[in-house]
Amino acid sequence: MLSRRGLLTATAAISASAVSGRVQAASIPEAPTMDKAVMQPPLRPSSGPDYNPVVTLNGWTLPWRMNGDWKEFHLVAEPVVREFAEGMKVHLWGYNGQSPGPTIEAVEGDKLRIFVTNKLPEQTTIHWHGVLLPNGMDGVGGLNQPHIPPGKTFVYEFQMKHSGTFMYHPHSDEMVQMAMGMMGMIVVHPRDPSFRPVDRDFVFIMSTYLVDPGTYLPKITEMTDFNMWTWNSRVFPGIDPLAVRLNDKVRVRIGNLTMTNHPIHLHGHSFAVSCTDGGWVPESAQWPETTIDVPVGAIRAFDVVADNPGDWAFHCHKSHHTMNAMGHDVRNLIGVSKKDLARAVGKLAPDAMVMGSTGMAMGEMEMPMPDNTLMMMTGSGQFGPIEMGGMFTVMKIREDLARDDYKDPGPYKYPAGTVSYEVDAPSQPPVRKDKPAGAPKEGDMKAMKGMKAMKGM
Ligand SMILES: [Cu+2]
Repeated sequence: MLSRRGLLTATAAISASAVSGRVQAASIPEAPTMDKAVMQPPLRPSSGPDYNPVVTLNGWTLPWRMNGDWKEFHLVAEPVVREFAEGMKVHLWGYNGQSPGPTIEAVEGDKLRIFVTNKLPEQTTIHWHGVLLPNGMDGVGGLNQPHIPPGKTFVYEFQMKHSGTFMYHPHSDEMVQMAMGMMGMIVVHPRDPSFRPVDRDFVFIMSTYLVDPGTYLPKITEMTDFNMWTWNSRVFPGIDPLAVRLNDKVRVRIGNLTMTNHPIHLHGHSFAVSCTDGGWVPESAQWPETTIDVPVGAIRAFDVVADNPGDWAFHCHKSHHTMNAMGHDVRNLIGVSKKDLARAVGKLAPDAMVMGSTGMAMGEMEMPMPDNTLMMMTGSGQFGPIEMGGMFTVMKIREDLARDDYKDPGPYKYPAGTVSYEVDAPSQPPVRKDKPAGAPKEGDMKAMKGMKAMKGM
């Protein structure tokens, strides 16, 4: 007996030999599926205009087939299991085996036919965010089209009139379906390959979830207090690094379907926004940045010349967004003597750990955790713990990468004498040459005596 997949493949093979250029609604292309959460190699174009394909962090590009002059894709909306990082899997809704869905890649002027099969337990639609298209293809359920019932397949047909960066997501029970992870990116390359070309092109979408430690489902009604801040439904240390060759021109395209803005910061470089979901920013209108705010429901792409070798932190600058779940409710105990507290807590809960009296850095310390969650601060580098989570990864700029090599090149080998180092000056008070302006007078000093004793000076 033919499996569904086998049947689809057979159908695809028959129709490929029978392309007439006419709509063949009965012939639905295969819906490829992805079982991995690591970056898949870029899909180089085998026909049509040449372009430098994007790579999707922890994701993939949806293969298509040509049918006459139509580029045909098949998205399947379905429940998926997504690994956020090693040790945590979340039950989401997505497309073709993963959340977010695969990146849809096309060229300006392409005619797209996108089949959408609904394998969810409820109705859905797809809205093509930012794409300028006929109203009946815009995907707002009830307004532009009937909702797609479970088990049914609808077709969207439109021409990509503009190049740029766009998104797709449901416009049907939107709050639930987006909170469950249904979204993906669309990249449309300029027809003219000499228009703003780059050597490396990365894309990802930001989404947030509240997944209580020890559980597997996001709380879909949450509006503000999320504990998993993700790039492509992954958190540090599970987010792919951006491997880049020294002096490459790099484009990073970022979509935001969370409930808040994210100021995205890259260390060691200055750059500018080149493109939004509204189109290309003229070069004369760009200004230099090291942090780019990505508003809700928007896309920002920035272009950067990677002229500074090393391992450069790349992250959201809201510090709570570079945190994972466990430990979010910890009180501020900085300055509190924890000896007595630890003794008291130890009587009540022998496994508990009183933390935070000097800060929250925990080094390599392990603490007992519920199943299926991630430490608030984790990950390690060549010099020790990195103490990050959430929306954090590393741009790794190296001299010796091949053109299509996006593999993690490992830790940066620092040239001798280029790393910050400890000086041999044990516990000496800092030498201050001049009395600073407004320094305390003799009388004040007496009053401060007690405080000095307290500080042990
Ligand atoms: Cu953020």
